[in-house]
Parts: sequence; C-alpha cells; structure tokens
Amino acid sequence: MILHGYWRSSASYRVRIALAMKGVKVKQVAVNLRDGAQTDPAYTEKNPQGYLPMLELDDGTQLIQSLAILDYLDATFPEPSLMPSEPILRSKILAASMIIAADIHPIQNLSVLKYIRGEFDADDADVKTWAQHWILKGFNALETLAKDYNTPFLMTDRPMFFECCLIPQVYNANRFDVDMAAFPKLRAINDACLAREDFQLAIPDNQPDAP
Ligand SMILES: N[C@@H](CCC(=O)N[C@@H](CS)C(=O)NCC(=O)O)C(=O)O
Repeated sequence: MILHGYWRSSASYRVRIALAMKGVKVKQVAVNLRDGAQTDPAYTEKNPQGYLPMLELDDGTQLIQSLAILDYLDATFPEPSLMPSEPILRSKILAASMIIAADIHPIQNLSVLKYIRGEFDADDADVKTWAQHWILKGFNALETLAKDYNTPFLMTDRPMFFECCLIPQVYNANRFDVDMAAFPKLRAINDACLAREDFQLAIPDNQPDAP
C-alpha cells in the first residue's frame, strides 16, 4: 500500500497513527502542500478533490477521506480495533471524532485559509484568530463530553478512532498558539498518546519528508 500524504497534514497524520497502531507498514509518497503539489494533475487524476491523504492499495484502488480510510483499515486489519462494538459508545466516539474532522479541521484547512487571505484580505493575525476561534469552540465541546467518562482516553481505556483524530488536531492547535489550559482531559490524552511508540512513529517530525 502507498500512503500519499505530507508530514504536516493532520488528515494524513490520522491515517499514520491508525497504521502504526495496527502495525501495518506502507510506502509513503510525499505530496508537498506548500508547493501546491496537491493541485498537480499527477495527483488530482488520482484524487479529484486535491486533498491529502490518499491510500493506494496494492491492486491500484485509491481510497480518500481520512475517516473513510480509518474505517477501511479497521475492517481490513481488525486488531487492535479502532471502534468499540457497543453501538452507543461507538456512536459517541464517532461523533467526537467528527467534531474534529467535520467541524474544526475543514475550516482551518490550507485552501480555506488561503481563500480568506485572498478574498477577504485576512492577514496572519486574522488567520490565527479565525483558526483559534474554531479550535477553541470544538475543544470546549469535547472537554465537556469527556467529563462523563473517567477513562485515560476520551471514553475508553486505550486509544481508538477518536485519538487518531485528536492528536493531529492538538498538533495543529499548537501551531496556531491555542491556549490549551482549559482542556485538562484533552491534554492528558495527548500526553498519554505521545508517550506511546506507535504514536511516535506517526508524528510529523518523524516522517521522511519532514525538513
Ligand atoms: N476531510 C478530508 C480533509 C483532507 C484535508 O483537508 N487535507 C488537507 C491536509 S490536512 C489538504 O490536503 N489540504 C490541501 C489544500 O487545502 O489545498 C480528510 O479527512 O481526508
């Protein structure tokens, strides 16, 4: 399998975590977001959306959308599972993951930030205020949801689907200087995950294309 990704792409980072947790080795191909390689026809003919990541299977099948890729990996390499089997807990973990993947991350994606700079004259400070606003809103909701669970990870005793999404989003929050003081549980989850060897394999700085 080939993972088309970028060291700093948080959606690629989600997939790298899942692969590392499951001990699945893939070839990594870097698509340099800073150079705009995601809009190059060589890439968009594989992924017309022009976003990372994309997982190319050995038979050439191309899978896009990080959460759909996590779902594929979980179905194909079931151990350790990323989702509990109990339907309510499963739904709650998926909902928490979507707070990140559907509600926080898309509005501070590279192309969105480029758009607000270009169309609305946003400068670096505006962009930072914008990103911090949406990250704080989502993290507030997650910290509140976490209060119902006395567990080391969001709602479970080991990292699962949600943690594949959270740790890249915290990395992203740090890039935007988000003050994490109000989120003790999210910080504890982040620390516990980053203390693990599998999460370390997936961190941006440990990728072959990291400068
Ligand atoms: N919902 C998509 C989001 C993918 C996405 O936004 N990827 C970013 C990198 S983290 C990207 O490729 N951005 C390129 C751009 O905005 O031009 C997923 O989860 O895979």
